Amino acid sequence: EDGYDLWLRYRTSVSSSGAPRVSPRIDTRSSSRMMVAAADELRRALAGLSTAQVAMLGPIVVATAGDPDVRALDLPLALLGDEGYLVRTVTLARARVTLVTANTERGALYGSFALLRHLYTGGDPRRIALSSAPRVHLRILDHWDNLDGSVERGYAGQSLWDWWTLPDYRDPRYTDYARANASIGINGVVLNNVNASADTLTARYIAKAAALADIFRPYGIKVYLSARFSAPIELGGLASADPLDPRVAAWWRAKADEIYRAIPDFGGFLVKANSEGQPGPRDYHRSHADGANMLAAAVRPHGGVIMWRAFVYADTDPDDRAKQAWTEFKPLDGQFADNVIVQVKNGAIDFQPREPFHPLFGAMPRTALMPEFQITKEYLGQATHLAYLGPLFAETLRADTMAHGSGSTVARIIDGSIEHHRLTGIAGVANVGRDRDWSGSTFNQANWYAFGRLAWDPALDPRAIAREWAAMTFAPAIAKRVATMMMPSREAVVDYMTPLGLAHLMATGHHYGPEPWVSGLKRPEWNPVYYHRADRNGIGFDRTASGSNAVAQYAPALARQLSNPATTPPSELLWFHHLRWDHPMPSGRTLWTELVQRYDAGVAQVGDMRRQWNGLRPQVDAERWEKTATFLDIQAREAAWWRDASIAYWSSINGLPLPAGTRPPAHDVRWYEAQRFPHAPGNPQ
Ligand code: BDP
Repeated sequence: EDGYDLWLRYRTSVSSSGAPRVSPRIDTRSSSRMMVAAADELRRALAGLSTAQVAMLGPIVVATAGDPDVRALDLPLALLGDEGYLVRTVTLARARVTLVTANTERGALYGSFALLRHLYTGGDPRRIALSSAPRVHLRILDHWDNLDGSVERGYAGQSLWDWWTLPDYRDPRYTDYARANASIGINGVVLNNVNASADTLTARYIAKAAALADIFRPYGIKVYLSARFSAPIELGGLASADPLDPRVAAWWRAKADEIYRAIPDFGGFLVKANSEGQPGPRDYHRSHADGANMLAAAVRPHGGVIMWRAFVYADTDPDDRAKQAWTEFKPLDGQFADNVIVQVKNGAIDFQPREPFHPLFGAMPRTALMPEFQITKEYLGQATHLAYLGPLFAETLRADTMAHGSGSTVARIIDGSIEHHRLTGIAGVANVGRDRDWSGSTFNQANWYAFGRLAWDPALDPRAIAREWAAMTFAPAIAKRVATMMMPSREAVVDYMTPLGLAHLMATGHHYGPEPWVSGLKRPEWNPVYYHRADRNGIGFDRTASGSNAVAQYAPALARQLSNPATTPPSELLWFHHLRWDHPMPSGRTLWTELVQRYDAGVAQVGDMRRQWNGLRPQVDAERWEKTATFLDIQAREAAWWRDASIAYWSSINGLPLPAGTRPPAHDVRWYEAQRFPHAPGNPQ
């Protein structure tokens, strides 16, 4: 097994064949493309069950609320909305059947996948009672795919989209991709990189996007495009892209009309503006709201939305990069059109192994906000390191903003339950590419899976998600053990890369290995030394009132907590405070000793995962076991490299002896500094 089948492999153990045994009775009561897709999936999946299990299930009826049989059962469908589902063992015409129902076909499709999840995680086929509705409307994968086939920060091969042969050739893989997304409730896909080429919006590429939209439609997935703000200049020959210039607005309206003619259910645009060199409204002294609203007006007649990113990264807040987004966006609260949703990274800087939640959550009550997570592990060991991101996603979603009293978690802000926004969403930067296993490793598939499940319901438990994924990806019998191995993996990465709230210490460009010593890059905030501020006396970024005062961007009650090292969680300590090396930690150790201990804990955890994986060898197929084992070996070596390089560097700065009993780094800091990795994956070209 090469991992192509993802969590949709539909076998109950490693050895079961998945070959058809019995033909279950499936009655979808509609021959729409969506219901045909649901029936195909059920048929494919049930072939992996035993004859006895299929018999226990009875016939499967997939029908929407309007069906007379469903109406007669008087089921509680009202609260399911237009995407929720209900799956139940019921009696129809005196026969026991498994009924999959919903208000819409989309709900019924999700219900079909929920039924399969139930069966392939070891659920009882005889008594089924499942019901769920998504808490968030837009559940989106952002592809950072370029038209030349490369993927920015992609570590799983070339782009899935073969732009050159589209729209003619419809690779069957596009359908498998859509199945995988639908199975976890993802209902939108941004096809191209936020660092967008204007060519995406030409007629030729619109036709290609339309072909993908057509393939995805039966799976409930809408297509979106990243729009380059200066496209009216590049494609339209206009002299400016000023959002308040009527010719510019007219160009975008015409462009939107053209897109909607080709893709009637087009989702809308995603925009990165005035960030990292991208054009935007500020080039014309207009605000982000001016830019977003102009585009919103263009897609509004067609029901489209604008996802406008708050990842701005310019020179507005030279004293602290972490403050920039809040500084620029907070004053715009209430100014965005109601079909604009502002897309905010989970943390204030950039997808680090750990960041405190972004201060914009809770700070813009009159603006719809959607969090953006990075599923591709740009800063967490890329394809090779095993880091299950469920706990990272959940940590942000569960974080209490305290913006509307305690309990105003990020999840409750973004799902609309506190601020009552109609438009809600979550985005994840995709980790899929053309590798056979889609994500560069089997365990990276779990991050795609967990993202989808948490987007559907941000309250889900990441451990339960890991078990679900492991049951379907490997076998129910080992799901618990696999999940146990996965759960501490992200914290291990935090520990061996950036413990105690440190951030952004990775190599310039490719972001793979450690380079905490880098200090010579042009802009101060490109340099790791800007983030850790270590010197002879101490380490950490003072974001309290005596420093950048970034804490003041949080709700007052939280800001007070974060202003005091004693009430700041140790995991975020050096994000908010600059402390002496001998600062006493709650553990009784000094900061220096604790820091070294964290690096060691991270390395030890990887060794532990490696041992656990050894124990699972008999229950996992050889191909996936071997690749994972080799990747864990790479991770073990590189965790030690991160630890050694970091400790060597810190001790060269603080001049302190290593805490008693510590293994000294393999080399001195100069050796680590001299290493070069010019062809590391993800090195910008
Ligand atoms: C950073 C990536 C860069 C992206 C940028 C973004 O290094 O490649 O373009 O984020 O989110 O994490 O726009």
